[in-house]
Amino acid sequence: MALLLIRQDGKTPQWLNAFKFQDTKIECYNFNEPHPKEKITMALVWKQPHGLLGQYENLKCVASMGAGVDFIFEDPSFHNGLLMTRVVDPLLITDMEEFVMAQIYAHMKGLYQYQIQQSKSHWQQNPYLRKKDITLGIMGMGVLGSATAKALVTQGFNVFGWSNSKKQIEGVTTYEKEDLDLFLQQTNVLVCLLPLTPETNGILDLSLFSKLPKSAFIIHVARGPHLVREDLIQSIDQGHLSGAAIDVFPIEPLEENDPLWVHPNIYITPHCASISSPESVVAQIIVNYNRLMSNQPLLNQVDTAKGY
Ligand code: NDP
Ligand code: OXD
Repeated sequence: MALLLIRQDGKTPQWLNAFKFQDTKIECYNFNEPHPKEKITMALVWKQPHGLLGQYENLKCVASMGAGVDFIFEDPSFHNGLLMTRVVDPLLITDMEEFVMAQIYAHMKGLYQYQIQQSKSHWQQNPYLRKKDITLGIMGMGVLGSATAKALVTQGFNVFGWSNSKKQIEGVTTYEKEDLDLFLQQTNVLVCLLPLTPETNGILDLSLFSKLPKSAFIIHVARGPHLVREDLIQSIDQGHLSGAAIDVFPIEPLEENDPLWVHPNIYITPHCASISSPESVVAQIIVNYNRLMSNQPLLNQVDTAKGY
């Protein structure tokens, strides 16, 4: 049995080192170096080239290097005979909480506007918001959404949450699927933390934006295809939304000449809200590799029927 790492952005050595440091017994290979294909039983992947998984006849499990698994479902060589796992990791959670909080405070205090003013050497005090003015709505109350909601309640924010099934979280007003409109009507800062599935693809559109109160702000940290960008630009340009902080895009990196870069009310970050740390995540991959070898149930297994 052996583990194959498949990712193409130059970060594979960091992951291989983390394995070497924590458990030298597992045979780990980089997919673009020579390796014994018949030995591969588990693939640890991030945006793998489509079709590649089909070359491994003894493959049993595909493990995402992150929390999201949309890119695995999109690969035609993934099939239902394979198990799928994802990352649930304390660092990934606190990193997301902190990123969302940072965006909320930047919005409240108008910090992005001051950056623009600085670029023009323009000294001007602007009005700002206080916590009492903010009603935060989190779409997707899973591992990351629920933890972020709890962290925001601790900071004294008024928090709403929306998910497929209703949640019970102290201090958070929660809504289930059917109550989307009710949730949106009360939300003036909307955080998207949904998984990307056929149902959630394109969910951040004109119709949804129109149900938010005037001047609402969007913090999108989930996946690029959730957002219909033309609808976002229209809602901002027509003055319905006050702006958006966007961390994820359908094609990453965002192209250099993309007009989103220069929109004065859209604030771009390079998919950095919360980045899997190999040093932290590899431990759970090792546990799952050993569980797979001994036919035990896996940790953080994805329900492939549900799609997340
Ligand atoms: P989870 O699977 O734990 O949570 C998903 C949540 O979304 C659940 O509450 C689920 O409801 C809800 N949901 C799913 N489909 C629907 C729907 N159709 N309507 C309403 N609610 C729905 O995921 P995580 O919290 O771990 O991660 C969320 C996403 O965040 C990831 O899939 C990934 O895309 C993104 N992400 C982005 C990062 C970044 O750096 N920008 C970093 C890490 C993750 P229920 O609970 O009822 O099942
Ligand atoms: C993830 C991500 O899914 O980084 O973990 O987006």
